[in-house]
Amino acid sequence: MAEKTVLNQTEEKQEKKKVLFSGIQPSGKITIGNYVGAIKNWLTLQEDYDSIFCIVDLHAITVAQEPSELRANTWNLLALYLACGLNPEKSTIFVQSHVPCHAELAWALNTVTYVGELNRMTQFKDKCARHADNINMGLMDYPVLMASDILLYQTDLVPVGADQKQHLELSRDIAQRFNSRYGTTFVVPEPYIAKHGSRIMSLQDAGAKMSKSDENENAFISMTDTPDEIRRKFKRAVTDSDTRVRFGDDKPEISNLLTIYSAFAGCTVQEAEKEFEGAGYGVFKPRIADAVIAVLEPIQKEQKRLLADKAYLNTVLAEGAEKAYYRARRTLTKVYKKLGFVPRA
Ligand code: ATP
Ligand code: LTN
Repeated sequence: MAEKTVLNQTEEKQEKKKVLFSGIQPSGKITIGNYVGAIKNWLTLQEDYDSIFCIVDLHAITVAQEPSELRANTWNLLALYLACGLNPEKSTIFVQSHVPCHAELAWALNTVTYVGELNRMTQFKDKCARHADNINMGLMDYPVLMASDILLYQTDLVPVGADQKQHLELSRDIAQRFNSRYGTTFVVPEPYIAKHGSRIMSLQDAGAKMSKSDENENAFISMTDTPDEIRRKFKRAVTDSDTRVRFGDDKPEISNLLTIYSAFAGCTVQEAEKEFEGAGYGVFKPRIADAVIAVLEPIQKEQKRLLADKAYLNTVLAEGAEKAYYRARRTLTKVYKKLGFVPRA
């Protein structure tokens, strides 16, 4: 009897928690930009939210992928999620293509999204420029699939990097438009974009976002880079000629390095500035490398261990897909009813 009461209380608490959803594409080497801008925030948020973390493989294929690489990247990303500390006991962790409702809802949402809206998306324009030989419909429809991911789970909060702000605004517009046309169906999600670290820049060009699809490997630090590679890349990172370690608009490269340092050393940017007062870049750069290596080494070790345990990874995915499917199907059924579809007998 007492046990049952405790269980009910736990369930109730779980039910009252706000819903959080986020995802990363298994489209290459995950960078420290993805870690600082997304995963690191998820770790703290998963304690307080009913969290759902997705590996968005349907999104990844909007850019040409080698199938064997996509498969390997998906396992690697799952192992990375877990190695970083995402907890499948607390959160739902799954692969997007395992829950067909994502593609199904996207189709319905397409009918309340205007071509003009999708044409204006900066990521679409950027990707068209970068992949001129493969401007496919999926690339244009990418933000609708993202809205579908979010709205399916009646999500309250979406933690992402700054580059995803425009996509989130569109998700909100789509939700509001559907709600006003068909009656309240979706929760309108809020973005969560951290004040610091939501836009880590390239180590070679502080005007460009650090991106896992950058052709220049020196531009990003991958979560699987070795200590030697990390040291070498920071050593080669572009800096200005004034050697003071100071944060400011006039020093975009050093500001970026200070942001990275503070995220990995666990201090504020101001504390980092103080720490390196009077020291030059020659002192600062190896110290950033040390701070990054100290965080990445244990994660890499755990990721490697997990990758050798496919049975466990499969269990995590099976349980995640089941939990996600149940919730997603509920929303989709509601949507189909609102649209006037005759239910299957
Ligand atoms: P690509 O550059 O290949 O399009 P990506 O590196 O942007 O991919 P995504 O899977 O699209 O990776 O992004 C996953 C998450 O990481 C998103 O929340 C995104 O906003 C965040 N993110 C990506 N790059 C950065 C960055 N440089 N700084 C901070 N956050 C980032
Ligand atoms: N478009 C996102 C990845 C993504 C996502 C989502 C993020 C797909 N679906 C839903 C948050 C919520 C990106 O980072 N490029």
